[in-house]
Amino acid sequence: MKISSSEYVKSVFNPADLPRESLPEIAFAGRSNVGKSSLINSLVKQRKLARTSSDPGKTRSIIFYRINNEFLFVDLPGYGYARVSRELREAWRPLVEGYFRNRKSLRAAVVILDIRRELSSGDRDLLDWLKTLKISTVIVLTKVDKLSRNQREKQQKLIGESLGVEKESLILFSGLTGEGRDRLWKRIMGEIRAI
Ligand SMILES: Nc1nc2c(ncn2[C@@H]2O[C@H](COP(=O)(O)OP(=O)(O)OP(=O)(O)O)[C@@H](O)[C@H]2O)c(=O)[nH]1
Ligand SMILES: [Mg+2]
Repeated sequence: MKISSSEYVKSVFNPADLPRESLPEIAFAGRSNVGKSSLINSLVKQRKLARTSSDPGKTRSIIFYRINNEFLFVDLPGYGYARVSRELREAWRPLVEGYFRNRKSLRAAVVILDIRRELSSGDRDLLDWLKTLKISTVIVLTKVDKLSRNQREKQQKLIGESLGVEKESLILFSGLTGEGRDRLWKRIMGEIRAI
């Protein structure tokens, strides 16, 4: 995928401040610290477009980026990290729910899971909820650079089984090495161009 431009648009802390719908959108969701912002940076090949941190709870607002003047990437705050304040945890739901509900320009949600971990209740809630809202989802297993070939295969199979999907549909990804980037772009562009 050729990236001619990627730019920050807006940061939203309150559902009432969501930007007017314009270009098609792809949202990136997942547990806190799973690597959502890193994945966006890796896709657009910029190290610092989205802010990343080893400290969970870095992305606290919904952040919109405009890519190639053609579509928007939407970086969502993460869920499920016990150490973030209660206030932050409670702000997450109305903000993210407010976004997912009735967002007609949303083409798909990329749900990011850590390949090393079992599904959390937050992951399941999110996936169930996207299904109920009939939002198309692309599931990515990230941080694959941390596992050997054998371990990856094992985890991909396990996670596929617990999700009840074909393991081949899960995209293996690493924000560190760029592995899986082309495959993920293909899926994303397929969603953007699907009518
Ligand atoms: N080894 C490895 N580390 C990664 C990868 N992706 C992200 N990380 C690291 O994981 C940490 C969290 O990354 P972020 O991209 O900030 O995660 P996030 O999901 O946006 O986190 P929040 O905004 O807090 O919800 C950082 O220390 C990243 O460097 C990956 O593919 N491989
Ligand atoms: Mg983030």
